[in-house]
Amino acid sequence: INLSAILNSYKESGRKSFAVLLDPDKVGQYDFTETVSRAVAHQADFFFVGGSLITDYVQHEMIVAIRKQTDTPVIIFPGNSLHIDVSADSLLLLSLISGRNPDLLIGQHVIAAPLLKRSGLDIVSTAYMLVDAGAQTTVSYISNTMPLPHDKPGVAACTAMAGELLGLKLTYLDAGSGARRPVPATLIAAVREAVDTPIVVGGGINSGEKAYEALKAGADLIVIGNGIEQNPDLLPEIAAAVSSFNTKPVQDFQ
Ligand code: 1GP
Repeated sequence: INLSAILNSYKESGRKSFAVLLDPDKVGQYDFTETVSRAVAHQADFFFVGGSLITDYVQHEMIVAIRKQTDTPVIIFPGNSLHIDVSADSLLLLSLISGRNPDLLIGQHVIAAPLLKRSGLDIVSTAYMLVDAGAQTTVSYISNTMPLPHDKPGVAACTAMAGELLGLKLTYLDAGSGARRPVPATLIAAVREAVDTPIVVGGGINSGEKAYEALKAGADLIVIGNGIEQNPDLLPEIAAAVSSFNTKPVQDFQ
């Protein structure tokens, strides 16, 4: 697949989408097969697989298991270059542009580049921006970076513009998994004004209302992880929030 082309065409036609993030480390904590089939039933557009820290090496088995159940694209959302797996469809090549840790801006990318070049994976360069979530999340600790202030939309807008000018194809605003507060609507709206790339928003979206707010503010794709693990009833709420924006039928671009 070509994830960037899919998201750009969705954006042009005003279609919103959602991804279910499956964390390989939490696979023992919920019914994985059931979660995948419920996500498919509620028409999740993508599966994201990954996390900042993976301690149980079941990521590959997870991808294979998703593939057995559905054709829904599987996108790797890597924490580092150990998380590359050629059995997925796409990989978000994240450059953590909200931070000033050279290893996550370019260092890991140099190490991964030869493998990625011959992997056959659809590689999507992504301007990855962490936004302060009110408390430290795993990603802010592991990345050793300071997140963007949640109440400074102008700083977020300039950061996103820089990412776009550097040629990054997606803009991803993340409050971090399990964030106490999601990325504020004002900040999403400022970034929406600033860039033409598709915008991905995730972290702490644990209700249909929060999903709706993020989409209304300008998110094209929202990512839901923790919330679904903790509350199976969240999926229909998210699906309803997304489909409330998708009233006109659009051409499928896969
Ligand atoms: C985190 O954007 C993802 O990187 C999803 O976060 O697990 O809080 O939904 P949640």
